[in-house]
Amino acid sequence: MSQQIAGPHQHYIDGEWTAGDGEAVFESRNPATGEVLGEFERATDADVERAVAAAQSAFPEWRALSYIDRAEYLWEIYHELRDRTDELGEIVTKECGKEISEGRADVVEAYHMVEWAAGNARHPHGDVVPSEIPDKDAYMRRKPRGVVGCITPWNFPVAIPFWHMAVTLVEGNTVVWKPAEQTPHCGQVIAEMIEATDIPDGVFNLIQGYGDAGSAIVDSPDIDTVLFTGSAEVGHEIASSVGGDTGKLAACEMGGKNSIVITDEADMDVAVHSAVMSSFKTTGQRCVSAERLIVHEDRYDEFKERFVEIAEGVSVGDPLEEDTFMGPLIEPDHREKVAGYNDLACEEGVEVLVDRTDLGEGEVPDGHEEGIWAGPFVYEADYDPDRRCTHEEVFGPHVGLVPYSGDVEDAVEIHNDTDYGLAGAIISENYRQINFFRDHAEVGLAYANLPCIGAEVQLPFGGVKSSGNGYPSAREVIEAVTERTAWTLNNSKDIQMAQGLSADIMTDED
Ligand code: UN1
Repeated sequence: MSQQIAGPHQHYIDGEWTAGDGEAVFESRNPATGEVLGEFERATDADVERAVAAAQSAFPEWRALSYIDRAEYLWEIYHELRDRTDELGEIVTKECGKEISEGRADVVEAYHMVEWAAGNARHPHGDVVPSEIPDKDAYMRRKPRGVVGCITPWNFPVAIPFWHMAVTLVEGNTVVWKPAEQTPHCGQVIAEMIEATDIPDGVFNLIQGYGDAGSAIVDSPDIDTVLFTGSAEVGHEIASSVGGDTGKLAACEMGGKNSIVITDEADMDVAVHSAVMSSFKTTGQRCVSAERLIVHEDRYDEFKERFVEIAEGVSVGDPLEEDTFMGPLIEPDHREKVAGYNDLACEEGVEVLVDRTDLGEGEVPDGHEEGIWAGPFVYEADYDPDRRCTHEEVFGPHVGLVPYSGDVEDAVEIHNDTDYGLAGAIISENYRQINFFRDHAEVGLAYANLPCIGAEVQLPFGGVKSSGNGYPSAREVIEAVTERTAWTLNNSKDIQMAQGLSADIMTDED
């Protein structure tokens, strides 16, 4: 399978590697070295149309299989992902720059999702529901929605595609998938893996390309559900364009301006460890990464000293080395955005505590001069509802320390003062504070005495407020890719109605 890639590689449509309509190609680059990994054809609207048509014609036969037969294809993928975790983890690291343990964890998360979806094929898929009428049997049944368009981000280039596609396929839908333009090689490898299962032609289709191909998927009248994980900007566009189309559903999961609350009753070792993991793992490029640390004033100095010391020393470098903590950012434009927010923080009058935006002399590893490097940027600032850098998502190793006074209610008020609501954590030894956070923090993923990253696939994954709608991720995706039928069967020869409704038919003679 494609360890060595050159290309230009094609789209996978209707069971064939297919040349696209257009001339344009694009490159995949290793963000740690700048090296070109390979070339890919860039899809046009016509290519997307062909893929959607293939998915549509494959649907009737695919949905007619049993759940268990559909899941058999997924079990093959599960074993492949498991057996090749190290190899695939390295591909992930080379293409998106996450350090190698994260590259492998991406693949592990993918096979966990596949395992969940395939295992779920043998689990109950509806409910037996009581009726007011003893002679009626009522059930909730699920049906596949049809053709599902999956648009996935670069930062989890193996796990998130399977968040979208594993349950979707087992439920009997067919798929048109567009991976992020930054990670087409991971897309290619996944498509080759799915091809090797001999899944029926057209059930799974891969389109390589940019946002215009994503829009063509979203706009296609033959797409029944759009699953999107990515930026808030694009997600909101998709949600509003699909919102006007009653036959179609969109489940979108976007970013966050996630926080950790460290209370007066925090265990400081747990606080510092959780904060460092949440802010700097994946070089701050998880949608669940923490960019605000809200710390009680009585513990502030102690926390700040320890956090700053680690932020100054945390290793940034070659992501293939086991002792690297942070790899590069994904691409030059993104580095510009992160550096722009670091500058904005200064303009907004914060106190800068650590600024490793430009790595120091000797920090860039040999042979990695063309990498997209930026280290931690840490500042402190009193809470100010008008400050942009503590409200807008940066998606990088940019983090603000915000002291608070009073009780946990005051911290949660600051915590909730953002348009986003994806992930958050509280560090405290006091269960009342923990429970207050659990009940009042406006987030879809909440943690206590843990980092706010690292969710497991068997939990729902998604946000509230501007962070998303409809859970395109992990187990809860089932809601977006199935329709429910409320099915009622009468076992009697008499028609009897619920709610005391008369079933008598009156005529003039009565
Ligand atoms: C993302 O942040 O973009 O919870 C996905 C986590 C991972 C998934 C993160 N399981 O950190």
